[in-house]
Amino acid sequence: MTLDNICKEIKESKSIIILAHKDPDGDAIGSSLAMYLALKQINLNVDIVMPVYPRIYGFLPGATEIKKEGNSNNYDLAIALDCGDRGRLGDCIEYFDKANKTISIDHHGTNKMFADYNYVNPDSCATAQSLFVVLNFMGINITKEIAECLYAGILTDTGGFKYSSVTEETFEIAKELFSKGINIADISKKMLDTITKPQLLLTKIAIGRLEVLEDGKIAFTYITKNESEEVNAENGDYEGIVNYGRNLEGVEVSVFLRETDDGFKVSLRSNSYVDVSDVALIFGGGGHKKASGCLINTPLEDAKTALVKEIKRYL
Ligand SMILES: [Mn+2]
Repeated sequence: MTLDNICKEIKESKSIIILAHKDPDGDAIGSSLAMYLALKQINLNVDIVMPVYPRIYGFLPGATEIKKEGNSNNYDLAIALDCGDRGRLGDCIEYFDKANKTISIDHHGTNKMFADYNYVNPDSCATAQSLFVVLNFMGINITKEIAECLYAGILTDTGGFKYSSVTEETFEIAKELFSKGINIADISKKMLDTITKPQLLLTKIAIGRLEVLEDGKIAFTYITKNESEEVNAENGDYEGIVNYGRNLEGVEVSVFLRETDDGFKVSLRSNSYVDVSDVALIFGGGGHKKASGCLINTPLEDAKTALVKEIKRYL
């Protein structure tokens, strides 16, 4: 069984690198840190590597130990968390490809099963929820610090226990994590409510130009590279912008584009019946039914036309 293999591989590895998807969100970081703290607890030689991550997550236990790069190119084992696709590892793909063994722990329905061992549960609201099961299986003591990281991951991916991905198990796990003495109000405020100044300025621009298309069923907005540079935006500063369109009455799909050096990074959110992971897949991306993303390297108007055309088919 996969969990037995994962447990065995981890415990027998002499050097381990923990990786998550690029532009990591709260689930990617929370899960990676929980895994890092767990493996430290059983005295394994482990590194956690993220070239960049939003500084608002810097309060999480273990965050100060996140490295910008690994100290070798040949780890015994690479563990990818919250990552549905090799390509989503970004610059860290080399560590993954050169590791002797690889593990993926994830919850994306579009996961490509790209590791030697894949523990992927699309019914799980967050990778952190799946990881809770893995860590218990491994006999890890869920400390207050590990609980904080796992809770942060679940909180992010469920929007604060609000999404349809939340199950009875989610609350059962949250109860267990709560029992470790974590500060719920403090974590919620930092993970869900606190925004940076660039984030506020970008939100203002994006809302200012938000348009509704297709009889009010599609909300569309974007941020250009120039605008990002003007406000000194970092990766996490785009978090939540796509939700304004999604929350508008009558909207089924919200589309948010941000211009990067590689093209437009597209965020898609739906409210009830459109599976936006199907739309993202058409453009080489992936994700979940109600939250997905892809990259489109064309001029803005072409990207908009192509996306609206595909989304229309599902409306
Ligand atoms: Mn996730």
